[in-house]
Amino acid sequence: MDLYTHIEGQDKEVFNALKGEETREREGIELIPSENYVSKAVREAQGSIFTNKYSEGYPGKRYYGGQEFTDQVETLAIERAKELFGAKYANVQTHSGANANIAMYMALLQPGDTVLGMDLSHGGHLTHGHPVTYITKFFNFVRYKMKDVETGEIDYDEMRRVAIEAKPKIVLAGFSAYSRELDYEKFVSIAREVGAYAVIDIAHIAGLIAGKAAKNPFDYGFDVMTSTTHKTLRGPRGGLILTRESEEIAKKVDKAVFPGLQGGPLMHVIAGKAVAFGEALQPQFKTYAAQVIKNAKAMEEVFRARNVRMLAGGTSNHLILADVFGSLGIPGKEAEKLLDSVGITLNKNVIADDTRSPMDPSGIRFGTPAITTRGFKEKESARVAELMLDALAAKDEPAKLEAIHQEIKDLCAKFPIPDSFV
Ligand code: DSN
Repeated sequence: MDLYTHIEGQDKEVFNALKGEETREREGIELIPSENYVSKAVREAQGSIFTNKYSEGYPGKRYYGGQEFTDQVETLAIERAKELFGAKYANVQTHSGANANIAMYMALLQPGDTVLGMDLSHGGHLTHGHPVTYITKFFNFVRYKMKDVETGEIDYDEMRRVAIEAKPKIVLAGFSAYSRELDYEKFVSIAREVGAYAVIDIAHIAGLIAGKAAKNPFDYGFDVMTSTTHKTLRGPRGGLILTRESEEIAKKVDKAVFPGLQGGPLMHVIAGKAVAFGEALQPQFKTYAAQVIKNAKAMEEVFRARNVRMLAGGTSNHLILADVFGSLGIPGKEAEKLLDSVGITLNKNVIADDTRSPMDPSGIRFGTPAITTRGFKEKESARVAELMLDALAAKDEPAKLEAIHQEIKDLCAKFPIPDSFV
């Protein structure tokens, strides 16, 4: 267990919350596909004295003095991010993926301009233009969807028709709840045809791209990639904006992040990003990224064998969306709660053309980044999928649920969360 000597001595309430979370993470199976476990090296950087420092500006161009070490660490993060993704420019300062997307809009658009992005209910993200977000007061969003929710194929013909009609300035690829690869050539060709920037939000699959287990959108001509750093990429919580080759775009991005949107960068988090990017550059990260997908496929096979409908027919990445209401008569919210009670954490999720409400949807979303970090291979991943479905089938049988919970705890004890990946 971790030591929090100073917190323990001075603040029992926070200490108790920390210990509680530690036990929850150690003894439970984390299947939320946007979460992961970072190394102790990343946590040391994130908990470091860099939190004391104000560093508005960029390396070599700061507003305050005392920047020799902040410059070093931010430059390391930038150079490593560029190498990982084959980008000419990287901005590592955004505090989150949402901020990265907002800064990207501010860099590339004028108020009133249009963005063509994926519909939330078909896998897109709130920041891709959902009406509840403030960005929709400043920019206009039009959408594309899947043509066939059983295969996941995007309706590229309709997307092109909408692009020609709406003349977006950005064609935005990327998702937070979609389990197939996108046809990058089609996105870029539609963007070029209508004179738009081709941008992709790779937050979910950044680690798969960095680990060469998924295609790199820059190889297909995307102009900009936005991301988080804490999902499959296994870094500290934060954002990232990568520009393939245009210095003009990169300059606009830097200005939009600071001073456009944010103030002082979180230099302790940037130090954590530098450490995590260094880890992702190691050869073993490729093995990790490939295993994430193999494990998701192993879970997919169990769901298919037990006749549970998966959106897009299954997965080609790290996540699965399952229609538990349609297949088992259990709403996503109830499934989330029941699985939580046996030590499996995942999230309820709206599915395409859902007949239920977003707060009480039909689906669940789960994935393999965290269990793969723990060392699970196909065998353990398939077993987790079996246990999930066994638990849902035994929802009114406390003794069976207790036995499942015990097996989950035993599995977690056998595969402790590692401290280091290098
Ligand atoms: N909250 C993230 C996710 O779970 O996908 C996206 O913002």
